[in-house]
Amino acid sequence: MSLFRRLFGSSGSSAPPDTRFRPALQSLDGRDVPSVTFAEVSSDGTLNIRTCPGEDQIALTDYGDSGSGRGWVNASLNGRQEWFGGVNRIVVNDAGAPAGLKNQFTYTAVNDKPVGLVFYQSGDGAQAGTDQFTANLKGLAAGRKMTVAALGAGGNDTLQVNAGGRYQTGSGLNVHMTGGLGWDAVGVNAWGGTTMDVGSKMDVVLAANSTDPTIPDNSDNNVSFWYLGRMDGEITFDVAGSTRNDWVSANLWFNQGSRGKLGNGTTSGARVRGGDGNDDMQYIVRGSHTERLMLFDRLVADGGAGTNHLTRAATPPLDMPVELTRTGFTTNSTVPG
Ligand SMILES: [Ca+2]
Ligand SMILES: [Ca+2]
Ligand SMILES: [Ca+2]
Repeated sequence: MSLFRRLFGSSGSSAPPDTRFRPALQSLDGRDVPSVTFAEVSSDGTLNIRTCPGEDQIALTDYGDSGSGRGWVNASLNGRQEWFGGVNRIVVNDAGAPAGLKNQFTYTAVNDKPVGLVFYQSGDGAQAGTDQFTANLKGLAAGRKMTVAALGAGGNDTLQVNAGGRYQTGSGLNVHMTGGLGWDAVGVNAWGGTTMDVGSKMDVVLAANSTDPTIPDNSDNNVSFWYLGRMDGEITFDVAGSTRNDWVSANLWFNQGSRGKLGNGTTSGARVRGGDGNDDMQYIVRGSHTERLMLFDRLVADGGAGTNHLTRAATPPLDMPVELTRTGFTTNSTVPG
């Protein structure tokens, strides 16, 4: 079952092929492999973008909606500008690129009323093209839900969500990204400029590829979740490496006065995992929580097999009721709490 279908039910990949897609651009620019981009908004508000094999540069700017649930998106499709109206979801199926070629996809939300879904799927498969996926967020207005999902597939990929802005009451951000085969950097950066209000939720699920020992990968993946700011909502995360050597980090710094919750009581609700291989990992929680207002509900760092190193805060926040559960680490170090 595809990730898309698991995440979003039957509304996406089960739809029949839309033969109305029209070619938006054919730009050769002397490249060896031409690429054609198809883009159209379907009746359900999904902006579908598909490419042919080869390099693509796609930049989308989401101007949000004014309460209608559907808004305007400006697209730069390999240099050609086009506007799309009535958009509430964005689905990009990139056909991938051979080794040595690069796809660049950038999504930028102008305000806190973005589409409900940004989904990017590379078709690199066994090919080794490089994918660069970047999503720049500006927070979420009250009650808004948003999912950002990206699959890098083969090749050395950089998948990054910059989760800035204010996440208001009742909002929910889900990020689900997997690098796939190859050397991958997969990260959520909410470091500074991010605020979570009471009643907001953020769920971050990141993986280099898979921690299933039967699935091979390349070494030196970097998977990271960083948060710095006031946090009165709820954060859950599961950040995982691969079967080879990885860097895996959660670095969370909650401003003084924060009264949010980290984890959900399960072993995977606030976890870093190395998987097989020799992994260099961080699980750092910092902040001045002398008021004991936050709730830390089961924090887990699991190095897996191999020779693994864990860096953590020398002094956990005072309101952390239990020490971080650590398994699989042969060496440890600390940074100032
Ligand atoms: Ca990859
Ligand atoms: Ca690993
Ligand atoms: Ca390991």
